Amino acid sequence: MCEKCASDNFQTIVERLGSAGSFLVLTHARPDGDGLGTMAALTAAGRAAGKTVRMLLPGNVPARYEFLFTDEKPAGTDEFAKLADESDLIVIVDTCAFAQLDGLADGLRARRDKIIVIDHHATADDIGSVQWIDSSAAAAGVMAYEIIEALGWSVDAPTAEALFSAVASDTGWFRFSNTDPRAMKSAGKLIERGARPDAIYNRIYQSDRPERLRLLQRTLAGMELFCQDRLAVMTIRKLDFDTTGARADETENFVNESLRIGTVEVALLLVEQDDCVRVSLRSRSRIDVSAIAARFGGGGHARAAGLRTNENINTAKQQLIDACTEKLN
Ligand SMILES: [Mn+2]
Repeated sequence: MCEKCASDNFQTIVERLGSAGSFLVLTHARPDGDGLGTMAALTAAGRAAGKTVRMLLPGNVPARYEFLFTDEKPAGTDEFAKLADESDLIVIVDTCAFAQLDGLADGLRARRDKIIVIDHHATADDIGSVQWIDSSAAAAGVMAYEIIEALGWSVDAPTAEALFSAVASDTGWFRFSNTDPRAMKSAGKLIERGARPDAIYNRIYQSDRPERLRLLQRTLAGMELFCQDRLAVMTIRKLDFDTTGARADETENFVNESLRIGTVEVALLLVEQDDCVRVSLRSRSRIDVSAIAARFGGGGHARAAGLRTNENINTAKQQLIDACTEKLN
């Protein structure tokens, strides 16, 4: 997106949110801290500004992010048509891909005029009448905070906490290559407004169930290295969930563990689900994993991407090892 178009879209979104009496916020399926934190923050800030705001999520809130929704849980997709029609605007955050909005594509297509998108992923569908897509932003939370500031909406401590959770989780707690002055400035201002990094870290990353650690243990034990130890592959099968009692939403960040090994350039995690295999891809610095993911119908960022496939897990694994080997050689 050109700089001028981006700033025009930013301005249009600010104006449309400012004049809306009500809006519905939604984020992607299998939501992460950025999507959820941004959704919770826009909801709280919009309500404080006198708007009627509802939230909707394809799927459930993972346990580690439940603290963001103590007052109210997001509605499910069965309520989409009703809530969408009651709202002046539909605000989609942290995705611009129909493939990530399970079960909502048709309903969204029919309501394109009232949809605005706030996202930082490079791969974008034509979902909304206005789309502010800034792939240089570390998190959708950074963008949402800039919108909230431009609107002059107040940010109380829980809102600051939600936005901080978004920025901190999408930057791997300010360790990933997307960590930049813009993200750090947002974080600094959010701490001034009452976000407590230590308390948030404890709630997100030090509140695991023993089952999650048992699953991590099994996953690490099964890790394989290829391409002179530059490619790390981990797989989680249904049997691993059954044996440990861990849930599918407890595998977040497992993919990053193999990057502790100094030689690993690309890390893969394949997770067998009931209806498909989900794959997470990470790259240390050189390989564009979003290009690899795109070959299998997925997408994301150069350093972090994902895809879903209906192939058997063994077939998918071999296909991905081949695709990564090609890039690494
Ligand atoms: Mn994000």
